[in-house]
Amino acid sequence: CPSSPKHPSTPSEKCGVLNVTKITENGKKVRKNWTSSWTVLQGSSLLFAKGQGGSTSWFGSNQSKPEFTVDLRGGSVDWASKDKSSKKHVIELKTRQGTELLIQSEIDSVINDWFRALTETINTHAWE
Ligand code: I3S
Repeated sequence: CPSSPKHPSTPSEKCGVLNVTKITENGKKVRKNWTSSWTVLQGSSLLFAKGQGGSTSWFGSNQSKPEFTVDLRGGSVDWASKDKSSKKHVIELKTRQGTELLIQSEIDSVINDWFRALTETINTHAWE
């Protein structure tokens, strides 16, 4: 993965394209809006950039900013139950701040890797 402009010397742990939607924001239910996002895991932060379509260039350019960042510390990750989405391979990510996201990929191995990485990150940073 390319490194971020903020931490040019720190390579990100994981990056790739995922389908993402918020379902809750600050504890309030919001309407689903699935989008393909360039997703980067770095330290205890998960960054999403909408509409990058898999481009690896956004971190290298000054103009493009991540759409949103999620603090994984104190959050939880699990496979989403069937009632959360009709899609397959869906991860449900809850933050301590009361944001819930669904993260999905059609590719089995891709979503399994993300599940592992997110679980590891949450466990590693649990007591910060
Ligand atoms: O949980 P829902 O409401 O069945 O989610 C679906 C909707 O958000 C739908 O959009 P609109 O009903 O707002 O037009 C999306 O197109 C679907 O993808 C959502 O369901 P899935 O099961 O794909 O998460």
